[in-house]
Amino acid sequence: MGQLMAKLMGIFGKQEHKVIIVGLDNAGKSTILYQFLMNEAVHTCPTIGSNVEEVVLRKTHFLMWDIGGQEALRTTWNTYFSNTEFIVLVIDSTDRDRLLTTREELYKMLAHEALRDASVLIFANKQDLKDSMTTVEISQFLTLSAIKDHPWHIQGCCALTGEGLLAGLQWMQSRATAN
Ligand code: G3D
Ligand code: MG
Repeated sequence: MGQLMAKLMGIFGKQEHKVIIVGLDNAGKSTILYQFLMNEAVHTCPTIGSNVEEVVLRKTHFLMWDIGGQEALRTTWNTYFSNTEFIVLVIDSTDRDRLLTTREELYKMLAHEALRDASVLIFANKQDLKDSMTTVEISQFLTLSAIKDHPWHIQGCCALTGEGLLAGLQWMQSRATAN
């Protein structure tokens, strides 16, 4: 366990659920994390680091890591994988051209040993834009129904207004307490 993680565990106690927020650049990862921090229903601690924030919903603590999505950074994703309980995959629902790349990144992560027990929340973001793909279209393209070895959930959202974000977080909360 890294030194920072050990320190954070000490501060917050043992019930800390590790979340990694992944997705291609421009998908809306940072905007989503920012919305969680602004939401009144969600209690947060002041910024811990440049890319990690604590989000608390109904006494369930999530430690959320916002991981950069540019191509050069994607090879570093696996350094964040250990002890991850939730993968939050953020998709720009208007970005048809890169959905195949997202699909490849998703299946690479699901095959990774360190993520064997991780649950996957997919945010189909930017639903406010009129050319956005629906959650059904995205589910079909990503063949989500074929994923049997990881719990998964897809949630449409708009990170700008926050619509759909709490529903996604609630799904994670119910999974975290079910385990
Ligand atoms: P990233 O962290 O995944 O790279 P950001 O993505 O959170 O930085 O968001 C990338 C751009 O998408 C930002 O625009 C942001 O405002 C916009 N965006 C994020 N979520 C939504 C959404 O739900 N709807 C719309 N219409 N735009 C969204 P800018 O212009 O600031 O670069
Ligand atoms: Mg970002």
